[in-house]
Amino acid sequence: MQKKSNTSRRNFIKTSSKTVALVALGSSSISSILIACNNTKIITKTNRFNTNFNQQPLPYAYTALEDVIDAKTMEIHYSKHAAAYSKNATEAATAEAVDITKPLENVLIKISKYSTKMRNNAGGHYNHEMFWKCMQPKTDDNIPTGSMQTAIEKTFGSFDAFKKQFEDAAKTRFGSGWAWLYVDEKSVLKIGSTPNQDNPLMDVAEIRGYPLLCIDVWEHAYYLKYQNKRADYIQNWWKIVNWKYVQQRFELV
Ligand code: MN3
Repeated sequence: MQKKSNTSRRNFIKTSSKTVALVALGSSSISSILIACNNTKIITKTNRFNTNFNQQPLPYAYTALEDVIDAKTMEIHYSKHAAAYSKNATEAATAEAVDITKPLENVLIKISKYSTKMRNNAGGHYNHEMFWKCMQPKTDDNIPTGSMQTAIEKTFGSFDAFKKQFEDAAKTRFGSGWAWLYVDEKSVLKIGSTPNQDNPLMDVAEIRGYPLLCIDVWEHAYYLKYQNKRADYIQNWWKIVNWKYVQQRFELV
């Protein structure tokens, strides 16, 4: 019954010219539905960045990011931690009758309907699949270009100001989690962080929207090389951000 009602409402919003007025009323439930609509639109628009339940090959060698992330960390992170999220998410999907031929994003945007095991592992799998692609071997003068550069400068004042805000989000996330650059339901660029393996696609997350860039700040992501110096890891990480990939995600929204 609930599902049917949400579907009707969503269809109404999709086709209604009153959408803007409804948002202006500040109803959080309407905002949530709009986020779900936007994300659904993104998911159905293209399969290019959709995620499935299987772990994809790492797009570079374990040694490729060596200046910033050592090979041992990459190997353990990819082949142990991330592999386990994929395996456990698939197990949860089987137990909870989820069609694993459909994109994982469909589960994430209504994660409140699933188990804690699904939340932790589907989130963990999605976040890591995205994280690997957000990185590339170190390049000189590694900055965003094109519309991503323009949007960052317009929203945050400058690339340096953006970096400072993103670093602060990553540094101040207490315990384990992620920092994100994402686009919110009003198509505004935002920076935020999530605990554990949550992400901005999830209907339970404090920050909601479509993620463009992420950094893993769990200790397993940096501890072998940086020990307790999370700030050094974050600052060094800018050298290996794959801005071309971030730009491609930005062009979807
Ligand atoms: Mn990790």
